[in-house]
Amino acid sequence: MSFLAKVQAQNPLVHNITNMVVTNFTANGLLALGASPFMAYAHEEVTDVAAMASAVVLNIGTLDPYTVEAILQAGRSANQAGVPVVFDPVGAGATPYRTESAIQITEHVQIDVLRGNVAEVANVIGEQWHIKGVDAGAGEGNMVEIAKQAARQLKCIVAITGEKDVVTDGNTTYTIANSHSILTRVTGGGCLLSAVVGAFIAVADPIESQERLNAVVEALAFYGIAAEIAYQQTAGQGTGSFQIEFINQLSLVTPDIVSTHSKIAKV
Ligand code: ATP
Ligand code: TZP
Ligand code: MG
Ligand code: MG
Repeated sequence: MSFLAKVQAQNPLVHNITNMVVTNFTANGLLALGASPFMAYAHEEVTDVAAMASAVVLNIGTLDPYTVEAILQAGRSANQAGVPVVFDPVGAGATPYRTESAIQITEHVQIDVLRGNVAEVANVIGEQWHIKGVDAGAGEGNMVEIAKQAARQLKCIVAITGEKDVVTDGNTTYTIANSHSILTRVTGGGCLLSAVVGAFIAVADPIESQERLNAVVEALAFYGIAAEIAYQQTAGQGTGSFQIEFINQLSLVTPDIVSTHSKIAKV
């Protein structure tokens, strides 16, 4: 059974501590594909919610000290309960506060999947890479090598996205060529992807070797295919229509469509 089919069958609870820009988009995207979103931030409850969830997705898009502390508490609780953790270090490298907070989170929480653009991932592991606000800037350097280095350093799966997507655990590496550049013109395209990765990893067997890596790869292919079909359905209508159709496609793309449309390569 594919991971998408398992998400649809199991309806995993995904605890999100995310940013105020993308909250509604993220909840609707997770609901569309068959997961159950739960946004909870209060220090009084984050440890309980993280421990009861099937995955925890942490995102520093509109961080402040209260949210960073909530992230640290939720992440540690998830670690203790054996719940997988996805981290999206939005804007790491853009300001010292973002970079320091992202590094602090990786030092106190064992991350299972780090998902970001190449500049964010590079900055989390102490490499210099120019970033413009929350969007990846131009940079020299090898995306695959940065991904592998980050995976080895943080002992986790790393998904670097952009024009090309790379997923690695430091040893085995895949590229995923599904997607459409119109996603760069919809805010939350990356944040929702991180939450979708949370839904897929929630249904992967943590013991079975390579299961989690395969789940992340399938999540990126599924997401990119939904974008490709949504673009075809709304070509010429603008980015607002695309955004709506993209949510539609997250609910309509089937495991069969994923297996026939995936453009996954091992590198
Ligand atoms: P950024 O802030 O740099 O845009 P992000 O957090 O939004 O980063 P992205 O790298 O944009 O994350 O990835 C989100 C989705 O958009 C992924 O599915 C990715 O494949 C897709 N994507 C991003 N850039 C492009 C592009 N130039 N062409 C095609 N797809 C893209
Ligand atoms: N500003 C702070 S967080 C945020 C913006 C615009 C959303 C970023 O979303 P994404 O998915 O990284 O494009
Ligand atoms: Mg983007
Ligand atoms: Mg982002």
